[in-house]
Amino acid sequence: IAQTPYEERQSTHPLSAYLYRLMVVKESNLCLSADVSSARTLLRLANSIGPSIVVLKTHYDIVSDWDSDVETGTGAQLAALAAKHGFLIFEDRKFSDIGSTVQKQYTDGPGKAVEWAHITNAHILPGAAIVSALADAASAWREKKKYEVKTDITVGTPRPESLSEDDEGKDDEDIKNLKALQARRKASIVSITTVSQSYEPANSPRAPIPECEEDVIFSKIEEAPLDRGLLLLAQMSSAGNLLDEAYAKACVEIARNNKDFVMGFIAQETQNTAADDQFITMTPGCQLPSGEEQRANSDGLGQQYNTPKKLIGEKSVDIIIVGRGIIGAADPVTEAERYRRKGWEAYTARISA
Ligand code: UP6
Repeated sequence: IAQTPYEERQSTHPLSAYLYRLMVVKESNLCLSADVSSARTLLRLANSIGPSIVVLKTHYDIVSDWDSDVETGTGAQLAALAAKHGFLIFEDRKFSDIGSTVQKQYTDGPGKAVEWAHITNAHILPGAAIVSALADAASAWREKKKYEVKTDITVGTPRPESLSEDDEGKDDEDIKNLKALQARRKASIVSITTVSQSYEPANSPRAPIPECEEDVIFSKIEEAPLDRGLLLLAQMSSAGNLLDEAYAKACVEIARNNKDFVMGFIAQETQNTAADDQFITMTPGCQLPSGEEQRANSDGLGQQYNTPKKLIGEKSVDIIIVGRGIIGAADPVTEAERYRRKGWEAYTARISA
């Protein structure tokens, strides 16, 4: 499977299938870890680096002015940017409590990540019920959401002009689906305009969006499915962590039993060991040497770094997660492009090896 191009992967999870399409269209296996403490900085990073990434990873609980409003808050604004640029949002919540508690943490409180994050993650330390509890919460949310989308379209949305009068009365499934798609697209474009107006400071020039026409992405990529996905933490990047081999194996077993919700793992190497494993691996602890000087491979606080080439080429991971390597650079937009290129080169070398 490490040699299989993304477009040929047989994924059982709708979000993984969508993610592979994004990766191919954007030639990117880069996830930005946007660990910043202000909502405005977070949104600006998402908007300026959006063209280079396929996943934006958040820690909503380090954003000191996180706005929890489901319709207009920080999560909703991120979701609009995700639709604009074509990336998935991954809230790195690392759930680790009993089922009943994680359900509430996922759907309620200030975060309400289920509303805006396509993906979240969990430790399996409390046992397999953490996965089924989060899965139940996600599917309850999806059912509610499906109903909302339907009512919005039948009740309030104006008829899209591009449908001809001849279609009037022909209420067959295709036309209904097309109407729904056009209406949803229109709605998301409207919300994007509102978002950029609301967080761009009045006098500063808009950050340039390199090589990206939002229409180009729109024309190649449909909207993300309403499904939610989970990653299990099988391995960590930090020195001395207690996630040993047996723990990672247990994690994979739980994932195999929950394939409709678990997309894959946070791990330092691919966890696909059985012939029909199709899990995605996303890997934090990634930095490139900067310029001539090799950057330290640790941050002094236990973090350990590897290069994109090693992680993608040798460890067969799918997505590299980069935080300070990008946001700590003098020009994060250019640096993100450098990581995107390096990551994609390592992937193309791997599949042609
Ligand atoms: N993260 C790790 N290692 C793990 C799991 N998660 O670093 O095993 C997360 C951190 C941080 C990001 O919580 O958000 O990935 C890494 O950021 P960095 O690139 O700035 O080190």
